[in-house]
Amino acid sequence: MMQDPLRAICDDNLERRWIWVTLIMTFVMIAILGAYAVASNLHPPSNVETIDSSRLHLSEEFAEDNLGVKKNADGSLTVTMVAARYGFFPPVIEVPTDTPVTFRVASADVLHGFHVPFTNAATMVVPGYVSEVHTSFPAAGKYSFLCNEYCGLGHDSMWSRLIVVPKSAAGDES
Ligand SMILES: [Cu+2]
Repeated sequence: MMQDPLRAICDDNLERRWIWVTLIMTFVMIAILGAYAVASNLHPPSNVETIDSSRLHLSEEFAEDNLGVKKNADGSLTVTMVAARYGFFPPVIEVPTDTPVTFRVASADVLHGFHVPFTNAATMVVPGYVSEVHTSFPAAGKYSFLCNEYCGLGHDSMWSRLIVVPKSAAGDES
C-alpha cells in the first residue's frame, strides 16, 4: 500500500485523516466553482476606467439626461446607468433579445453590486470606477437589477427592472 505523503509532516493518524478531509473539501469546492464558472460563462470584469464620483451628474456620459439605452452604429446597445443609494437609474431598462448589450455603470456614492439573476451579468460597482458588463439576453421576460453589496439601511430595496422584449417586437427604438 502507498505510504501516506502527509506522514512527512504529521505523525498522528487522526490528525492526518482530518488534514485529508479538509484538503479534499477544498479541492471539491474549487472544482465546483470552476465548473460553475465555465458552465455559466462567467468571467471577471476587465474594464479599468476611473471617474470622479462626486461630479458624476456634471460628467458628459453619466449626467442624468444621458442615462439609459443607446443604439450603436453596429446594432449593439450601450446602457448607461448610475447606481446610488438606493436604486439604479434609470429605474426601468428595456432591451431586445439576442442583441449585444454593454452596461456601463458608475456609483454616485458607495460600493454597490450590479447583478441580474439568471444571467451572467454581475459586477461590483466601485465608486471612482466605471464598471462594464458585456452580455446579451436570449430569453424575453422581466428581470431585475439587484444590488448585492451591502450599501446601507435601504440595501434590501435596492433593485430595478430590466425588461427584455422579443427582438421582432422591439421596433426601431433609438
Ligand atoms: Cu446598493
